[in-house]
Amino acid sequence: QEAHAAELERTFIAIKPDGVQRGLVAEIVSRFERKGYKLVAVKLVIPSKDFAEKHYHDLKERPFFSGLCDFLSSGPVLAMVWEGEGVIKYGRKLIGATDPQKSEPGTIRGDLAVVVGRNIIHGSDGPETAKDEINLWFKPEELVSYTSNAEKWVY
Ligand code: FUP
Repeated sequence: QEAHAAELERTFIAIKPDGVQRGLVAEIVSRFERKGYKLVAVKLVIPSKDFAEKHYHDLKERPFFSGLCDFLSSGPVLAMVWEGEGVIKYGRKLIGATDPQKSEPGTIRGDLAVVVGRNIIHGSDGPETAKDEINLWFKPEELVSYTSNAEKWVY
């Protein structure tokens, strides 16, 4: 198989305070790992409201914006960067629809959440937002460069 020296696609994934408080970290991380994606950065942080507003700036006109930002800053968030072919789009597929009532069983939100305001996980919705969100949450030196043993079997 061809070597994957070229930089693979990356996305920003965050387990929101409800997911952390409910003890779903291992369950969620495991789904990305088992798929074959590679973890390149992770940290647990309680974002300030100001930071949450930056993260969700695209939604500032929406009526739920303030409540959403209060929620994101209400407790620890597990911020991550995952890497792999198609990870932005397929990561969203693993996560499921925004409203857990509409998420398919088998998806993270479909299996583990009930209401839209407590949908346990965030994932970047495209290449531009992925880049912006990774830059907002992580310093470049926090992204770890390493060879995973699994890679030569995944690709
Ligand atoms: P998603 O990309 O699936 O997280 O969805 P959006 O970016 O549209 O929304 C971001 C977050 O806003 C959702 F995860 C939950 C919250 N939200 C609401 O609380 N009410 C809504 O009607 C829509 C979204």
